[in-house]
Amino acid sequence: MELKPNEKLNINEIMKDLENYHPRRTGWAWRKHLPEGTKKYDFEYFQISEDLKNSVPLPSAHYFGGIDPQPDEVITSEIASGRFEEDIRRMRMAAWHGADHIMVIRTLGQSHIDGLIEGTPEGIGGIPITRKQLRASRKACDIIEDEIGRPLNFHSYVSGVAGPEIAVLFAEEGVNAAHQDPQYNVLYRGINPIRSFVDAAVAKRIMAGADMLQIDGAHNANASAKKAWNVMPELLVQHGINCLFSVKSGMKKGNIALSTVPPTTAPSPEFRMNLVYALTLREIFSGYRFRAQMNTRYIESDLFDATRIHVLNSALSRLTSADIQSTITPDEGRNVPWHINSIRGVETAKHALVSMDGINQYVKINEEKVRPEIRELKMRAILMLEEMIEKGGYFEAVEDGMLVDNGFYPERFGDGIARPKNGGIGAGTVVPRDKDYMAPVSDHFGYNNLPENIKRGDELIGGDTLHNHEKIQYIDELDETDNANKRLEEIENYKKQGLIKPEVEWNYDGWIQIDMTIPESEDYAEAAAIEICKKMGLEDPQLISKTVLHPAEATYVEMKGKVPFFVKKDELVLPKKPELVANEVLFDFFKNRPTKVVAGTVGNDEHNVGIREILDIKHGGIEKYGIKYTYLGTSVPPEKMIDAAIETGADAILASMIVTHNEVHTENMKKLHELAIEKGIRDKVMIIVGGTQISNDMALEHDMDAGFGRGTKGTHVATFIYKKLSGKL
Ligand code: Z97
Repeated sequence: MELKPNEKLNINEIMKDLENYHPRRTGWAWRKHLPEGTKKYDFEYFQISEDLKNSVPLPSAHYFGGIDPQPDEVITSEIASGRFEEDIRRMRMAAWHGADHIMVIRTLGQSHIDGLIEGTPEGIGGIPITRKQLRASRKACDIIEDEIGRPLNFHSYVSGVAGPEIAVLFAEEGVNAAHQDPQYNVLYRGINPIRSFVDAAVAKRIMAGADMLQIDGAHNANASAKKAWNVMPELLVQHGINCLFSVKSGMKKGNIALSTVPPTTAPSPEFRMNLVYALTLREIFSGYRFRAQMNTRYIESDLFDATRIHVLNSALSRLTSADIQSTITPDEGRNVPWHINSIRGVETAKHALVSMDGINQYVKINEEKVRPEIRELKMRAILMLEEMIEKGGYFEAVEDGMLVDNGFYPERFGDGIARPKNGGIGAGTVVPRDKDYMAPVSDHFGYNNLPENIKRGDELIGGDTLHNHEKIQYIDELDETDNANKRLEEIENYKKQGLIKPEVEWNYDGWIQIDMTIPESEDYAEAAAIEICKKMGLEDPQLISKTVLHPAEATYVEMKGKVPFFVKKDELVLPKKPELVANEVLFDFFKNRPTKVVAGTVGNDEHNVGIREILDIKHGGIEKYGIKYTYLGTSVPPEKMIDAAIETGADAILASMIVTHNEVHTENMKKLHELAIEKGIRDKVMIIVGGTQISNDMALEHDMDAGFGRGTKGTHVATFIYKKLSGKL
């Protein structure tokens, strides 16, 4: 199956024959870095990777030959529509913008589900993980990879008491990366600590077998603590525990990514605190990978706030290092995954990373200043580890509430998360393996009493599901009503009728966002905004975010609401596109064909701002393209315009005029045309008129060559002159 850039992805086609589909590759893929000094357009780059075959470049790319340099770091996009068939479309959009790590997040907390589920049920703010949904998503990734020309890493989570089963499922279905950290189960999901670590060892061993990349869970301490800047020593400890535990479970260092999140944000003096923390982390954990993510603890539902935090996080990545740059949007605060914001997140990361390309070769960290602070952080972390060991180990430390305490260790606030070693979900379920225990499986952790000549347990059964895909049991839908086919039927029906509706979360959901500034205090502004949306006919209007411009003067409000109607595609009148010529063509043409114009306001007209904007280089007037102009001023009589055109050998006359009731403008056009004939230059000089109320039709009616009205820019006039001079009209 091949995708065509101008065609929608056919999800029904992807879901066909899924029972026989197997992922074509497993394991994580990094970007292919280009050598330092690689040139693109006019520029040299230090930290970029191979181009995409198809992409959407940054908004300003058309000024730079349309280049779309891809940073060396992998860029993550989090997608969480709650319907996997919609996630797939979003993956394609994110991939075109530069994401190659697609996290399908699941805010419904799958770690509460104690086993595997099947089919394609709908989730809330994320999807429950099932084989069918994983397989279809990976198949879509395989196809999108071909379209963009770069591997896509598909990511999910290995947690909960079904962690090892999920890891097997992921390995079978070609999932390329996952969050896995036993501390997550212990601290945030109330699962028995011993069970969590045993499960994690098994899961990690399986993930290692499939060459998956792992992201740890330290950021959750950061996101849970009230004073996240105080948990810095603990974050180092948490990373340490998971890193070493992963290595001991069979993972290679290069596949273990620390989930590094800056502990604080403004209005604290964010950057220097985060910088010292980032430097400390990179020193301690050299050889491991770094997944940088902006701080989500303090994100409000304000898009600009999120963007600022994101840019600063990317700056930190460039000044230190990072292998993966995550992108987060304020969507959680907006209650609906606003897909456009995921795309903006990817654009923000791409822009920030490319803009700071090679910056660390120009800027050096002041070692004298940072060293004592790095040392202090390390000492606090080591002290914490020592106390944990003294207590008897990790389990005892957790029992004592040492973790996620809001004190700056060794200070303790006494508000840590305490979990009993022998309590929690799944307590007492870990039993020692019998002496004759034997599991005929491949990626196996721990004691396995295999016969002597057998290296891999699954040899005994002709391969297990990790190596022999034919053995995988594929179950299609389990629920007759809650499944992707049913949901797609409705969408297909709308599509067939050529109906259009806006979307945010999924096709045809009708959500739109609308913003307004209300000259009232916060509470009145919110109430007024809801009322306004209702009067506009929007259903279910809700506030997304507000910014107080002044407590009494005004409040800026962002709202969301549902559009209750469709528009019909075949009834739409498409806007006429102005036929513009590329800047390069214009530059080239006027360079080789020197062109002059005379210009001014004609008759008794003192308005000259418009014509001067059309002429001057400053805002992109015709001068920019190399056209020379003689400006004659205001209230220029037609005779003077014609004489000046003869004197200067102009190719065109640009006459600006206002439209008057007593038809002075038509008189002036007539005069210009007739005088030019009289003096024998009409066939050599084009006469172009302009003004806010002038239209092209009006100008042509009065024997002018062209007329330009409101909204005209230099490029429109230059394009016309170019076309006329090059015989293209
Ligand atoms: C990130 N923006 O990219 P459940 N295990 C670990 C986790 O951190 C998580 C889960 C499992 C964030 C989004 C939030 N973290 C991820 C170590 C979730 C998943 O199975 O849904 O309960 O948790 O890091």
